Amino acid sequence: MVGKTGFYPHVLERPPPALPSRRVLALPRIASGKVREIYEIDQQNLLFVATDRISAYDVVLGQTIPDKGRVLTGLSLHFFDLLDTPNHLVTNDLSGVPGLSEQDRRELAGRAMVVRRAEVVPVECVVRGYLYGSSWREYREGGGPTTEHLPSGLRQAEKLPEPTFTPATKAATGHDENITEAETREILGDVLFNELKSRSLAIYGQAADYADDRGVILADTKFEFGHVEGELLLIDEVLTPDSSRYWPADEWAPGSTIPSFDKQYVREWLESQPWDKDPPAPELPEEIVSGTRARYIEAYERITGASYNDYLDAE
Ligand code: Q0Z
Repeated sequence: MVGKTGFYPHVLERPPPALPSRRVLALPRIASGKVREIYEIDQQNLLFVATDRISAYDVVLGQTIPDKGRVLTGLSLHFFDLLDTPNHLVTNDLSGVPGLSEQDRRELAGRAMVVRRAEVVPVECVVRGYLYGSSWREYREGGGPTTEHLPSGLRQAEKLPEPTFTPATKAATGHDENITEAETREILGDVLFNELKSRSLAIYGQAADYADDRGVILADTKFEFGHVEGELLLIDEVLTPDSSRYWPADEWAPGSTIPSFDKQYVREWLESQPWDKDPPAPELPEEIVSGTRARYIEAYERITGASYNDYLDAE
């Protein structure tokens, strides 16, 4: 649609306008997350939109990162294509979506997907290949739901003997809460539990091997599933930096914290500010915004092996 010499000759130096936060389309909005929105197209189909909002330390920042939503959508599309697992994607071609203005279509290009409306399974399917984040905290403090099957003596960021399925639920606070295998079986029943566990571990294994070949560690990731006409589909965003912890392989060493690919830059700057992590966050300087944007684009290119400019051109 947009040629190489068309609207984006300036991809790294002069970003296109970021999607303004929470712009209201003519479509009814049925869900709004910290950084994503879902609109209703019809009974069967939803419009899944990744905005350019960014959160850090659980706070949505006041500034957007131009192209972040497109990078995340591009990564989801890449993995839907790569993984041989049934998923909710219908199309990324928005020409058949009614009720959008020309401006909507321009702003949504590359950041929105038409997806099948599913009955969402009420458990987040987390798979961990490395001991980090909330799981490391549980482990260090004597164990918790995610450490049930782990040997003793592991260090922070250590590779686990094998990847583990460590489900979580959305607690009332909006925070994810890790739950035990027994609690998960209680919620899902044994049949669905077993199916989600084997699907999740298989997808993680495929994606982690793929990332490994590109010099990237997929430390952990979170999948969501839903039912459509009796079939269990992978839904939501998949294997994006927002749903996954990606590390550059050459920056990994067990026994310490590992800088994350995408948000480290923002986190380090925020840490340098006198800020107690209560909203609002301090305003990001322009160079932190542009540096973070460059890191998202680098993550896209490193993980997919494709050029981000080509992704925009194809939209
Ligand atoms: C996903 C979420 C939010 C973005 C609902 N295919 C589907 N069918 C039915 N529901 C969903 C999906 Cl993906 C669904 N979420 C999580 C919330 C923004 C994603 F506010 N919620």
